[in-house]
Amino acid sequence: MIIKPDATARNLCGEIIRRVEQSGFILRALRMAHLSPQEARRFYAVHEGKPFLDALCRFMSSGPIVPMILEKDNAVADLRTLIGATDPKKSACGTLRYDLAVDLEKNSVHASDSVDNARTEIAFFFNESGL
Ligand code: FUP
Repeated sequence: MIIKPDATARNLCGEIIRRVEQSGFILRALRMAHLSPQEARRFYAVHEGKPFLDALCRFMSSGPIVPMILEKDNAVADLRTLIGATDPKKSACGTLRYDLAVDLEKNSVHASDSVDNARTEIAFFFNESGL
């Protein structure tokens, strides 16, 4: 999972991590990073060609982010349930994005959408020892 710049700017890291831990996830690694637009584009390579990619990369490099490694049975599906739909206007009441996100772009958190993508995304931010 990644806490996005809109959430770090509003001092929501503690609130987000509290909700994640309370939902049974174990925090295995955590850091703060500030991506360049080029690094953000590399992270979002799957969205190459999409009309929102430039704006998304500008936003994701606009301030600090907090990537983390979370562990839980069924982690991918359970985390996506906890955070809610990509667009906070469409997310279920009580989800993290419903409660905290600003809009479709500034939606406060990223969660890997498959175990394979989680592996790739973890390797992007953390080395083998988790640092
Ligand atoms: P999610 O898996 O919920 O993070 O959403 P996607 O992978 O589909 O999209 C990645 C990010 O692109 C979203 F978090 C927000 C942004 N986005 C837009 O800004 N506009 C869109 O129309 C779709 C996604």
